[in-house]
Amino acid sequence: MKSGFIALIGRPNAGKSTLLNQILEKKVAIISDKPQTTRNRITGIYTREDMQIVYLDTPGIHKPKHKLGEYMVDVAEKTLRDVDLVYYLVDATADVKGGEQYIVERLNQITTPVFLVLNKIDLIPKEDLLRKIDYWQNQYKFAEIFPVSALKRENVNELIERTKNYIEEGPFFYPEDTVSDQPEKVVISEIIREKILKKTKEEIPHSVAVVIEKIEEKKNGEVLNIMASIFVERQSQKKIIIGKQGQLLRQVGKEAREELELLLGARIFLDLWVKVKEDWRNKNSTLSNFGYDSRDY
Ligand SMILES: Nc1nc2c(ncn2[C@@H]2O[C@H](COP(=O)(O)OP(=O)(O)OP(=O)(O)O)[C@@H](O)[C@H]2O)c(=O)[nH]1
Ligand SMILES: [Mg+2]
Repeated sequence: MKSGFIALIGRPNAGKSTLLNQILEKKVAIISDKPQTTRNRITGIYTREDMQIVYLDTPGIHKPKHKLGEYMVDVAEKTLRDVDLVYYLVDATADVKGGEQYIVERLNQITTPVFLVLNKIDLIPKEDLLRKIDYWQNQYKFAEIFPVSALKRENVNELIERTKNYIEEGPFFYPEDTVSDQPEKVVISEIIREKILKKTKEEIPHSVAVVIEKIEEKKNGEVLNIMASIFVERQSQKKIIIGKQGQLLRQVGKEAREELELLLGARIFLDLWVKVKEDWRNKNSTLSNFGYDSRDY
């Protein structure tokens, strides 16, 4: 038996969480087309007879503009410390900019092997891909380079197979049926946040935090009453999230409820409240209350 820890790192929006979900064939991380979707480290455990890989999905590494951003980048960089292998995800459709160079500099400071995972190859012509591979080969001594499409699950099985060569013989760290270690409250708040990200744009997705205030079991757990607060930074954002005659919030509630009912196998009553907490992304105490606390890592 083999087992090991692998960090998924990269710029925001590279497709780290999409790849994690594909590897696990289960949704453990929320995804969106907005950058900076993932805010915490997410553990996803891949287990089969001969090996267990513990994947650590991380927030995209970017230049932070708030304390929340500093926390996110800190989580990602700290995750690099204690792993057996790093998957460095790069969006193959995007131009290489300073943000990637910054990550390469961080990689230069560790001795852990790194796979370059060039993602979104479903979107680019073969010649462009070959050019990208050529470019990246000269930037860093990658252990392997994998062109993949996380979305279409192209080359993902090969990636998993090759990973086996980079982890050690050893016992499993988690029971075989464990897929993630996220508490139920976190899973629920993330699903609600994902539905909000889908329906909002510009600064709003970044200004939203969801906190589960109460989960009440009824009828032996067949029914769950969930109360959640959606925090934004300004009154104007609150108005947008609620929408005309409450329409946007209702739609968010409906979509979140449907997904949660499938996931939790219970009937759900979801009570959503939108609240303003001015400038919360820059306040240490609020960040901690919302689950973004550096002391946890
Ligand atoms: N076409 C295409 N789109 C992809 C692929 N992988 C991911 N995406 C899309 O890219 C966007 C970002 O995906 P995420 O998985 O949320 O990216 P991430 O790296 O986790 O982003 P952060 O959490 O913000 O750091 C989503 O809209 C995905 O659907 C791919 O292989 N092909
Ligand atoms: Mg993510």
